[in-house]
Amino acid sequence: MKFIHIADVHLGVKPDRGKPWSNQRADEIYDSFRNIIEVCEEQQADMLLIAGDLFHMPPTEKDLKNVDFQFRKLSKTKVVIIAGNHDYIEEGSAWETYEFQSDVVVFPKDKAAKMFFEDINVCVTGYSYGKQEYTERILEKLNPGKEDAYNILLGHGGDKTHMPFSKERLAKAGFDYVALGHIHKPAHILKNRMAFAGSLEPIDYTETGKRGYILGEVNEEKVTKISWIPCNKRSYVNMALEIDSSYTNGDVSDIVEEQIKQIGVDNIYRIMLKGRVASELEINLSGLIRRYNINEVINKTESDYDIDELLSGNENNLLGRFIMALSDEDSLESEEIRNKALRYGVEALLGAGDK
Ligand SMILES: [Mn+2]
Repeated sequence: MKFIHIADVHLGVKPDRGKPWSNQRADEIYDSFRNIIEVCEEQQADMLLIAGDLFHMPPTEKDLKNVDFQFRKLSKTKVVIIAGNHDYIEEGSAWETYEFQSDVVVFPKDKAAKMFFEDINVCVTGYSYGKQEYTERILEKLNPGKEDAYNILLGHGGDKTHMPFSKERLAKAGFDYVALGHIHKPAHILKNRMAFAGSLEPIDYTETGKRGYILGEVNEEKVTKISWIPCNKRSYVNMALEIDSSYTNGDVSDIVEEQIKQIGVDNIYRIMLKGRVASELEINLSGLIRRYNINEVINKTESDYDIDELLSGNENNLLGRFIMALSDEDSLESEEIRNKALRYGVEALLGAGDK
């Protein structure tokens, strides 16, 4: 028996709203989902397990029609879906009224249900969300549905307000495989027995690193082997750059560009600048922002001042008096604190333009 386990596809989400790449990312998430259908066909998988949040919002009839159209391409794979906290099942909603043309099972809301697939001797236990939050420890209390069958638990949650559970207790429940969703970072929790597939594509800048799906193979002796396969179209990357006061704006821009080219021009970047910059230098990366996918530039650099030079030109004003007060070596404060206060104060006074 072969299965594919995915979760947290979030179809319909518009990542990085307002950014030039936002629409394309929304399309790419659909593309990645379509790619999973192709993988199921290539692998001739018996099951596609979808562990919640296939959609970003509770789906409309049109949304379900779209995925149904994709599922109909599957010649062998049965699709088993639970609803998560984002695409929870509302009373009388499309989830409940839509009739799938393809071989799909959607678990009912607000109760544990068991589905037995006789031809492959697999029993899936699952629990669909009927609302956004469950603080009860629901998943831990579920049991395998059929002795002698291969028992799968399909669950969504893992934090305080979304069906919290302890890994140990879930591991003891006796399922052959626990297919989890909700936590977007993929995690292989119990070797070959329990895993979060993670989101199929990263949804926002907090989701750095690769994303993908799980391929599981079960042999005649019911021994499972799972592998996680990355397939995301692009990644969010946090890039940190340490600057010193010899750098010009051109230098900073060149170094950042060089790194972007090395890591990949399709990725979406957050650039953090640290260190000391020459006092008159204003860093402006607008050229790069136009050419690459740069979500944000966080400038944490500090200006480099020549305190003696500043003092000699400002002896009779507030800035000069401030520098003198904090340069007093007989002060009770430690040198480190005085230097810090000096730097912050000088920057504030110069920045305010009021000396
Ligand atoms: Mn979720």
